[in-house]
Amino acid sequence: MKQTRSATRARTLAGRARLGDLAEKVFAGERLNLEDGLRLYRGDLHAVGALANVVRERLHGDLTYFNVNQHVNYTNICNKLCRFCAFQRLPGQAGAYWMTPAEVAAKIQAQLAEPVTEVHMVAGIHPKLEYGYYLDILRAAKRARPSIHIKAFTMVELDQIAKKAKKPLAEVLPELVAAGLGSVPGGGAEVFAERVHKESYHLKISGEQWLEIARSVHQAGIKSNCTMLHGHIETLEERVDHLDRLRKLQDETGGFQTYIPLSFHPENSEMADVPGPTAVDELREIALGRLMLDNIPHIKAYWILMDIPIAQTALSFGADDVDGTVVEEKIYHEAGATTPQKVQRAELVQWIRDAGRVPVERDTLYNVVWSEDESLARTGEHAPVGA
Ligand code: V47
Repeated sequence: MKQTRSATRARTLAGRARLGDLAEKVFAGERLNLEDGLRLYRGDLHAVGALANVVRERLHGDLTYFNVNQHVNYTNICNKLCRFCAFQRLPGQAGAYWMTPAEVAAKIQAQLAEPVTEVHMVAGIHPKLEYGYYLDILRAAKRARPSIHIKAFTMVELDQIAKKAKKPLAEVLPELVAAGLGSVPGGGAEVFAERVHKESYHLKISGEQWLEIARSVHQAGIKSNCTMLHGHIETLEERVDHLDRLRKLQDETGGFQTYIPLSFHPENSEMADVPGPTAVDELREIALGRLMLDNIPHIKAYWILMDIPIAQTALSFGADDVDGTVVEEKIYHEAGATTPQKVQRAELVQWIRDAGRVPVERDTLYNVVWSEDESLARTGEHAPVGA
């Protein structure tokens, strides 16, 4: 009934916004092309959001996923000099740090009283860290909490790790998995267009290289996420092209679990003069992701960067995931984020309920840990835990 109401509303709004033909494509489950994507970027936000909500409810009903996780940014030392980044420090610069494997383990041990299922480990590209270091931090994290799933190393870090190993990535990946790697996060993709790469992050791997590394990751049987950094100097055409390239790779490998639009936070970066996206832009980006990426199961409204009320609203604009408890976040807080560093599990549950959706605690690979929906709760591999 709710889904029928959502569909009727979407059809009406799309008709008024002259997006009726796109609405029919969405209802028929037909793939949207690049031109359609541009019309959605330019079209009425409510109509676009309502269409994305139809797809979200078709795939997931009211279910909304979250996890109990912690972030560990093992170094902020980086030699890529990306203009959008406020987190990076050069070696020797004030505030530069890197964590020993024992320090990484201590971060994980500090959360042993919490029901954490995932550690998300990403960092800068520190030119001096050797291959063995990356294996050691994985092993240290696993020793500290053997049940933990390690989601670590963006495609950019994997490129560096393979260079340090002096081996092809296809040989390195199984060694990382043997040391504890479970899956790969979606960062570092930025915007694939060469023009943007050249102007803002030319020392980093190119868009094509990012996609090639993601292909190798998926071929090694490892799931990953994917992202787009929006709201800096990219055009709408470049955004649609980025989504299309992700969709093509997903057709080939099926390895992406979740797409996360990352809204640019300008503070303390070299691009501090760029205003950055508004809440309206963020909601549209969620909706575009849901409508264009018809082959990626989940769309994440990452509450750390969107803020809680916008993430809650995004749950009716195409998103079905809000990320997790986080514990300690540095990348966005260095760049002006005013959200808390962490939330309690019970708060996440309540935000989702308050948004009119049904909370589902997942692990990194979307196995159900706990849900209010009894049929789902029974399939979980862990005992249900109270909210
Ligand atoms: O790679 C850096 C971006 C990424 C800024 O896979 C910035 O579940 C905006 O990828 N403004 C790291 N964005 C974060 C990331 C991520 C986060 C949460 C969940 C997952 C996941 C992945 O953040 C970087 C870069 O693309 N970034 N600086 C900035 N000032």
